[in-house]
Amino acid sequence: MIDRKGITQYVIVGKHQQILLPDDIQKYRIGKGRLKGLRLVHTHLQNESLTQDDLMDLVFLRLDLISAITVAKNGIPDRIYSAHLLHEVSNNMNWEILPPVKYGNLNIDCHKLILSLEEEFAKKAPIQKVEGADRAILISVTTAPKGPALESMEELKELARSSGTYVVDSIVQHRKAAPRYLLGKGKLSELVILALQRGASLLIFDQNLNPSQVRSITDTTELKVIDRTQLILDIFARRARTREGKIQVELAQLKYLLPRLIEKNTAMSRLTGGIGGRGPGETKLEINRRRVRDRLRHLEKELRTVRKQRAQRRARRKKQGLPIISIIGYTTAGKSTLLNTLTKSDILTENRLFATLDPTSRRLRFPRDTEVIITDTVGFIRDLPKDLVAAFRATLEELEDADLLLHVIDISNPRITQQIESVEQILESLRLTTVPTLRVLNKEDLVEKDFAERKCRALNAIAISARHTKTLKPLIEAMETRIRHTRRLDKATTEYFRQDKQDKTG
Ligand SMILES: Nc1nc2c(ncn2[C@@H]2O[C@H](COP(=O)(O)OP(=O)(O)OP(=O)(O)O)[C@@H](O)[C@H]2O)c(=O)[nH]1
Ligand SMILES: [Mg+2]
Repeated sequence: MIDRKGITQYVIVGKHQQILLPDDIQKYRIGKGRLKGLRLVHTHLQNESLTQDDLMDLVFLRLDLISAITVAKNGIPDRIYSAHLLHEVSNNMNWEILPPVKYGNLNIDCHKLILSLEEEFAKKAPIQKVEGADRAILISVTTAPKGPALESMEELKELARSSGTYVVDSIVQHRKAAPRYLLGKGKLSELVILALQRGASLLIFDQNLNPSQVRSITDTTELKVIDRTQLILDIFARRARTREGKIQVELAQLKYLLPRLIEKNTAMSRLTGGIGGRGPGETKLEINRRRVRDRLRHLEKELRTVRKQRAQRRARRKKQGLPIISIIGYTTAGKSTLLNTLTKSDILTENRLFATLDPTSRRLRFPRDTEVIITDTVGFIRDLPKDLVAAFRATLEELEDADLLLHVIDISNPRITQQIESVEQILESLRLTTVPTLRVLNKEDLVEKDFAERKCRALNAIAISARHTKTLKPLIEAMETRIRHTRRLDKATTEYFRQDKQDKTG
């Protein structure tokens, strides 16, 4: 392997069918839109030209150039076959194979060729600088019908945007997920070229990947690979503010990470000629795992302490006896905006998914003088990662104390039906379906009046615009009526049981 200065960096001895490339060629990091900085010159003992595997290595390693030297009968070098990547697909191929030349007649200015290639790649994708943002390609491999697949992709884009990632392209592949790479190897190679053209360093999959898929795709493409769950975890990690929130997110992240810790930096891990080989490295892996487990134990202990404090707070609140209204709903439905408008507060609201992670409570006095506590909660999402639900269980369990849940729904969102379903599923899994719930259709200002009215009837809901106080009157009245009603019922039940007890003891 020869670097840009023409210096031989690696001499590798292998078998006639395959060679094992050292892992530390990874240190030849691929910059944005840049090639590897290494060209691979190897021998073909049979008199054959570049093979499909050679070309795949060219693509997946983004080599500057790949050459094969064949051997003549008398054992001296014969012909040289070379190929390089192309910034544009021509004849359905991402590479150009140069005409073979006799050894000794080689007359390519490699350096100049490589530089001009890189220039072409750079020209094709002028890379706008996005401060600190990863540039990502989003991929979905699915057998779902077109509509839902695209909608899911839209949500993934939103998630990516919320995590501060810059999306350069998105691809939906309609096929059954292949076990190893999810996509076929050919498609994967196109993806690598696309990443090169667009200067992307990150692949985000809409489907959840199992640990060995992450490993195969990462190893093969040398791009960072994450899935939807990891993206959500990442957003949560950026958003957590309180001690408890941070512990919960880190717990979820580590639990997710543990089975995915793989032996990295083994001496030799890449096998050219296809099949990936795995070297030693267990020791390193074990150390990492142990460290993660220790950290998990530590966090769990800390969480227990924080939870005790939370339980005390909860008990105090109960003793105060004020009714509690909890605002729940899909992320960006407008929960925090509603709390702000109702209580004239200014907690963070943002046009991003998961703006709120840590619950906030405020007091609210209704016109007829009922006083309540109103709380804002973390937003829900379809397929909320189970480690996250587990980590946030304590926070979410507080919803049990609520006298009324306000389910805020974004009426302007095209995925409204799925969003309602997702929220209701999560409520079910948290066993919260017995708490009285009021459906609130928010952002009515963004849809036609007719549509809002029809939806209200169909869903037995109240339409509002959380940004506009004027629109909240019917909602406030409904909340107050409901609260008075449940409280009266509560009182009646307490009274009934008191009487019952007295009757029995008396
Ligand atoms: N047009 C319009 N936009 C609204 C309305 N209510 C909220 N929004 C906007 O919707 C976005 C999300 O609002 P948030 O209140 O942060 O939503 P949330 O439900 O708290 O979201 P998470 O905390 O991420 O779960 C913000 O950009 C709000 O300004 C509304 O009635 N009309
Ligand atoms: Mg919020």
